[in-house]
Amino acid sequence: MSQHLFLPLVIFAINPIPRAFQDSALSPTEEPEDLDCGHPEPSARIMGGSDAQPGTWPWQVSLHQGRGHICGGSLIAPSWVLSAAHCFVTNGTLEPASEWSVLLGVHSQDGPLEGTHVRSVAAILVPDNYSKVELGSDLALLRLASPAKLGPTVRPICLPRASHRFVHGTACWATGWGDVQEADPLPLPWVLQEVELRLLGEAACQCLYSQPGPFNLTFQLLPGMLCAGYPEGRRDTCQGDSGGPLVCEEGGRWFQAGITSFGFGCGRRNRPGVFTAVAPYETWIREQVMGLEPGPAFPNQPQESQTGPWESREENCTIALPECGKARRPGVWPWEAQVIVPGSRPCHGTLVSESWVLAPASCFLDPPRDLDSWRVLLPSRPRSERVSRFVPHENATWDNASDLALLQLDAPVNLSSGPRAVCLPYPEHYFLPGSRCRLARWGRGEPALGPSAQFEAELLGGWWCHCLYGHKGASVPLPGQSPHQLCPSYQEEEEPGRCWNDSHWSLMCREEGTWFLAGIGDFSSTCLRPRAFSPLQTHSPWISHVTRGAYLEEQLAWDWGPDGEETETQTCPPHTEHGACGLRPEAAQKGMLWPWLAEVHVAGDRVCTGILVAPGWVLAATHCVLRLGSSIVPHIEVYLGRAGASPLPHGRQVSRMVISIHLPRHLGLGPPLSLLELSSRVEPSPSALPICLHQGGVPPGASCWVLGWKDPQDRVPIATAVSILTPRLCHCLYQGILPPGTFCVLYAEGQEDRCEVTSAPPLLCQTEGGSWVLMGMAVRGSQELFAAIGPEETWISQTVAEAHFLPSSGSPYWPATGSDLCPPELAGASSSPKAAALILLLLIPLIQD
Ligand code: 4AZ
Repeated sequence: MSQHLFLPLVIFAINPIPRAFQDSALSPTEEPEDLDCGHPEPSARIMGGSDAQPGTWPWQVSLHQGRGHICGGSLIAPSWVLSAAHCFVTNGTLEPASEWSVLLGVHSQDGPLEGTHVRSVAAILVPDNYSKVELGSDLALLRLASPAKLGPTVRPICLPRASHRFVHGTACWATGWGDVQEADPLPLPWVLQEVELRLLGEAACQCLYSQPGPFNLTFQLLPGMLCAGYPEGRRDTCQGDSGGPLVCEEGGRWFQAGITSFGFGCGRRNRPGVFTAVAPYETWIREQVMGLEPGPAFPNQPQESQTGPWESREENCTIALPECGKARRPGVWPWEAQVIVPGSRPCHGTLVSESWVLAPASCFLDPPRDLDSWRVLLPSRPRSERVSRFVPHENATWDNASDLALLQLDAPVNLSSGPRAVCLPYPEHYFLPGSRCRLARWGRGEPALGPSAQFEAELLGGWWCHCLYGHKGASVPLPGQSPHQLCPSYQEEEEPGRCWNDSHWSLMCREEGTWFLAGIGDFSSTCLRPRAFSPLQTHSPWISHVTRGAYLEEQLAWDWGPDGEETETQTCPPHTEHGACGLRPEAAQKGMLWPWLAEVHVAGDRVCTGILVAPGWVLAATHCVLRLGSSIVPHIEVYLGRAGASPLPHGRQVSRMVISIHLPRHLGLGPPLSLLELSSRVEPSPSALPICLHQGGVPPGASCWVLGWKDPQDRVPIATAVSILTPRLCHCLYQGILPPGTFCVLYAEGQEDRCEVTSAPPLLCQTEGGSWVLMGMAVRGSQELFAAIGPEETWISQTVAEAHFLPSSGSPYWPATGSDLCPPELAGASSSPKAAALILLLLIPLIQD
């Protein structure tokens, strides 16, 4: 930013400070007749600003409550300080004046205190109509218990009269000890910061604040407010600057145009700082400060400043567009940086500002730390850049999610020609489910062999990401809360032979054509691309703290849909030791209904129902996949992620060949269940996810369904609610004809023929915990009988190590044998199971154990 100009010496020769005001003898009402204002001593954050020179802004005061700086203020008369109402009003109540003190003549809040003195506050006055900042009147007057000692570093500012007009576009200055960026306090030694801000006309400001943004952040500029700053942001006032002055020089004097009031964030694009305009409050200020004459404290506006387009109607609405994240050609990243350290492979990182590259700290773990030999290669730059600083993240060595380091280039690069900076998300960024993302190289991977694979991906919603890969028992973060991870779902899986070995990846996501660095991926030793990325947004404050210039960019797409309106914290069903199983959101997205339901196409002539029980295994009814008497093993293909004959709208259809069929060893009758081994794993996703299995019996409190399709041609899944009969009822109904371990179900009236039976539909239950479990597969030709999974646990878990068995709960299901326990009413009932079941249901209270 440009340097502040100093005032000509002559002004002080003609405006000596009256001796009387250099001591503390006056009462507040005895203000001077000839109060000199707006003249700093001739000699010699605010965001994007710089250290002020001592004495440049002698009216600036620091307001302390307890022991620390809270707000700024400006000295307007020896006993009066102007500040912002919101500094003193909490929950509608004005805080006691006795808690506050005013520091005058301060330069560094940690430095030598000569020239500095303190006054306690006798009274705080706030306009009656002040309620909250967005509604205006955010100003306050503080009456000091005794007048300030005026001197070279303590002088009042001039106030504008109500008729005073400040010209739009005028370069004015804001000062303060506030944060240097959002949530980034001014570092020691707390030197007063100054920043040049341009006055924005009402229309220009309103136009910027009317730009839609996430979190409903538009607001109505009201009379008595003014804006200053830049559409592109980056220079602004921030928290802790409130109450401080915005001053403009006119005719050799400084007038206070505004009081720092609020804004959305600090330095954000299209969100300039909002100030309380001082001129409209001339009368109110004068009423409070009796004796403050129009002349001295409110000098007339100099003649030469009275012209200008103060209220130009044609003021155009200049909106700033993002300055980061624009790629000229798809797939070519203008921010891709390669850091070259002698003796090791190049490390891939990302340019985040004119001067800083972000890369994994693990690239530099055993560094020859002589930065002299390090070089950075940037796109379209003929020569490499030198590195002058290396700043690893403090947790980089033990936390993969913080494996980050910043490297400062020796000289900044011009971002308008050649390399560009990527956009970084603010901590509250919510990447929408379905966002289009790509992977970019990150770290020291070997380049891909052969043609580069497709690295396109779409983000999964928070529920899926959290429940598939999240920490057990943790609740799902709501939109706008920092996510624990980001999960892309890939359009294609990596093909063997196309891997980037030893690779890390970064996840770039696009909003409105602008690319954000959304996450960093863990090291993956296999060919598979990472499923869950650590979000970068939690690190943006650290990156902007170190770089003071990285491009943080507002969320550009925020049509959150029903997911974003979710305000209730959700939890995920418990996982098994092999990860998540049986997940299905309560409000299932259209089409993504049954991620474990597989179509098993047997020898091209029939389709059986299959259920995914582990990433490489599908369970089906033996009688459907293998025809009795045939010794030929048929060619079988399995499809997942289908809703009927077509793929799911948002899902990924996956198909696999069956490479082997496993049967349990069974005495007597043919084994009812088969395990089909797939040609390769199907990584868990919302369209293909294993179901949970249950060790025995029916989970207590579960609701149960038969899942199948009515029409074998279009195969649109339908689920029919059923009740599972107790073993004794089942046994009594079907005595003599049931193999051990068979479930009998009862349909609601008229529902029994909803599913086509030749495909052998499964019986599922949803547990009280929310997980879906597979209970059994239909017995040949039966609507009501299902071969149970529980008795086959040993065989299944020995064959499929990753099968998800939930620990059993409730009472075992299979104790009853023998027909002597059957109630006599059921004699002969087995010929009509349905009628008998109804009788039984009526009798349940009598015959239950
Ligand atoms: C504050 O919290 C604050 N960028 C002050 C000024 C601005 C934002 C916040 C304007 O005191």
